[in-house]
Amino acid sequence: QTGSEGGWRAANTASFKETAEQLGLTLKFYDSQNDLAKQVAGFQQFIQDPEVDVIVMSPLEVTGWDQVLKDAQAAGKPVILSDRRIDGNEDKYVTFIGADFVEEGRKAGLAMCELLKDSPSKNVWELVGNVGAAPAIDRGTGFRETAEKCGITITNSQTANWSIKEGKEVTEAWLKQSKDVQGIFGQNDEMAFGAIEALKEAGLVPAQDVKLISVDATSCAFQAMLDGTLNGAIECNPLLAPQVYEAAKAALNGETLPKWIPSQESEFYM
Ligand code: GYE
Repeated sequence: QTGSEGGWRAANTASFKETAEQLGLTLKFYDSQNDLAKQVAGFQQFIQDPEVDVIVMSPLEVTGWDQVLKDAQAAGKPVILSDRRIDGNEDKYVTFIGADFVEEGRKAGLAMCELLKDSPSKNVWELVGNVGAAPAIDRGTGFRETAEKCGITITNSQTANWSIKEGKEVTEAWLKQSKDVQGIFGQNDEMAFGAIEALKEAGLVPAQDVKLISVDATSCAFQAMLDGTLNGAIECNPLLAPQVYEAAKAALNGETLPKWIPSQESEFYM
């Protein structure tokens, strides 16, 4: 697993632990503490472990996997990517089970266009996740595809590493330079929550003076929408374990699977 960076990750980890118990599977869990080198080391540990039959990974970043995937293949251990995709290497993993992050970005852009449709200015700031991570890369791509079509200008974009703390720090720094912002796109809920705190402390009313859209739709996002501080949340489904374990069983039975099994999700508004 990547680490324990927020609500989405907690739900994702719980899904794997609870479903393993329900299915009577032995789950060996390695927390990479959001450190790519640690995640590679954990992967290698599972390749060496004679008790491990299948390796499931939520890759912190899209690159850095060539060697360990070769080693896993040589060891005859099927690999399943969960949650996040990687670049290339399609012949070295069974399947990727996760969301279409580009589509999530497109949905966020369309939502922001709708929120700003009567606004003469359409300056939007983007809080980006870990810059090497598939959700950060792809949500940024998708957001630009739709937001820029309705006249939105992204006047600030910077990593806040998925966290409330950094989301607040980055937004505070931007607000010191200018308050000419009509929308903020948080690539996950936690960074949007940080922006909400910064807006309040700067005397701006979140979801009114500045519209906010985030991705994940964790329970805290629903609370923020109920509080009237978040305009909308694009769902990213963390409950992937049932699909992943099914794919693991199929892989061990020698079945061929599609290289991508998209997870199912929707969107929710205040
Ligand atoms: O959006 C974010 C977490 O990989 C989809 O990772 C996941 C992302 C999610 O840190 O909250």
